Amino acid sequence: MKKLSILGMPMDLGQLRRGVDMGPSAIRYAGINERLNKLFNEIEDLGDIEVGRPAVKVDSDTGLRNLELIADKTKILAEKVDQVVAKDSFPLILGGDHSIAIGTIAGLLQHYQNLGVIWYDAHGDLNTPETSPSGNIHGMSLAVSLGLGHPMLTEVGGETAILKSENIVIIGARSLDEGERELIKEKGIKVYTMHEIDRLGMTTVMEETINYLKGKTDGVHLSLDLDGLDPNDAPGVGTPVMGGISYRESHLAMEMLAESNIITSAEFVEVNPILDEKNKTATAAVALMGSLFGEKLL
Ligand code: 6HN
Ligand code: MN
Ligand code: MN
Ligand code: MN
Repeated sequence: MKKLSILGMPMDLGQLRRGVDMGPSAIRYAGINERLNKLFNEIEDLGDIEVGRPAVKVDSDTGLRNLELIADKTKILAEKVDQVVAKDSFPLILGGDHSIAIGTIAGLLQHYQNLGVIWYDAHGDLNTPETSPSGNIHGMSLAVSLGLGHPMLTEVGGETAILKSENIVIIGARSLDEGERELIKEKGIKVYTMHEIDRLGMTTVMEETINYLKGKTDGVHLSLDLDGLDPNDAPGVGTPVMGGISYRESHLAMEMLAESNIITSAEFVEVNPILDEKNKTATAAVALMGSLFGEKLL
C-alpha cells in the first residue's frame, strides 16, 4: 500500500457545541498511527491546520454562523488536500465538525472530474441558508459541494469545483429537514436511510453503493460523520440521533469498501471528546479506519 497523509482540521465553527475542535487530538490519542502503520508503506502526519479560537460571529444578512471564518479556513484545507493528492498520497482528514467537508471536497475536485462521495451520516447536510433551521454550516456542507448555498462557501474551490448529484450516496440518514427532502427528490440523490439498511442489510447496501459508484467515478471520497453510528456506539457527537448504524455494521461497510478498492480519500468528522465516554467515539473512528484500510485479523 502507498502513502497516507493525515491532516487535522480542528474547526468547531459550523455548529454550536464547543469541543469538536478537539476531535483530531482525541483520534490521534486513540492510536491512529499504531493502527495504520502496517497498512501503509509510509505515514506522514501533517499536523493540524491553524484555526485558533475566533469569536463566534453571525452574518447579519443570512443568519449564518461564522460564514467568513469557515470560508477562510476551508480554503486552506482545500489547498492542503490538493497538495496531498498531487503527490499521490492518500488524504485522511480528521475533524472538526462536518463543515470541514466543504474544504476537503473542494480540494479533491481539483483532481477528480467525476468524484464520488459516500456521505455516512444520520443527516443529509443538504440545507441552504434558505432552508436551514439552525444557521449551522455543518448542516449545509454537502449542498455547498453541489454548488448550492452562500457564494462565499460555494466558491471555496473555484468555479469548476462542483460535485455531481448522481455521484453521491448518503448512508444512514434518519434526520432530514423539509428542504433537504425536497432537494434529494429534485436532484435524484441516492439515499440509503436506516429503513433500507434494516430492510436490505448492510451487505446489500454496500454492494449496491459500490456498483453504483464504480463505473462512473474516477475517485471516491468517504465522508464519515460519527453520528451516522448509533449513539450507543458513538456517544461523543454534537447532534446524536437514535436508531443508527451499529459498530459491527459499520465495520462491515468499511471492510467492503476496502475490498472494492474504490476509496481514494476519507474524512472522519464530528468527534467531540467533551461529550464522549472515555474516548469511545474516537476509538471507534480509529477501529473503522483499520477496516477501511484493509486490516485483517487472520
Ligand atoms: N451534521 N439538519 C440539522 C441542521 O441544523 O441543519 C442538523 C445538521 C447536523 C449536521 O451532523 O454534520
Ligand atoms: Mn454530517
Ligand atoms: Mn450528522
Ligand atoms: Mn473488522
